[in-house]
Amino acid sequence: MDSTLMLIKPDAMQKGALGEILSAVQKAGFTVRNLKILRLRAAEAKEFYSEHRERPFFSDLVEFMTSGEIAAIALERNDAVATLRKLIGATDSRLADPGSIRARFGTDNQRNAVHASDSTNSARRELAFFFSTRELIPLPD
Ligand code: 3AN
Repeated sequence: MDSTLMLIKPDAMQKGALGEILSAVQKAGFTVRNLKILRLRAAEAKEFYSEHRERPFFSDLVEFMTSGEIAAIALERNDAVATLRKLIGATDSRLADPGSIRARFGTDNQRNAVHASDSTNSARRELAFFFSTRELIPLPD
């Protein structure tokens, strides 16, 4: 089993898509280990997306990600990172596979409904960004 982080972004939260997105990931075999709803401060969004700080869309991305509540969700499954990336679809929602979460709930390449960690290293860093160790200890059987 390995873990990954999903974020439901402000556009999808505003649409009330939290439940449908959770249902889609659970149907795909993921276990929800933890979930919190919060609003990022600008400094936090900049830190979370620091690898993109030189990209032209960085300030728009920070503005969007701080524009409303998000949900941070810790997910567990075999091959969690690759499986979730496939389930969410391509970055640009207009190009994402039909039926993928971004095709269903996103709009374009910024308002794309969800984030998912892109590697196990990113997953480790991103899970620690939102959750304490105590919040991620394995649940008893
Ligand atoms: P992904 O989220 O699919 O891994 P990244 O890591 O390339 O995509 O981009 C991180 C985030 O930056 C995206 N989820 C999206 O919100 C935003 N983004 C990416 N490319 C663009 C773009 N060309 N214009 C505006 N926002 C973008």
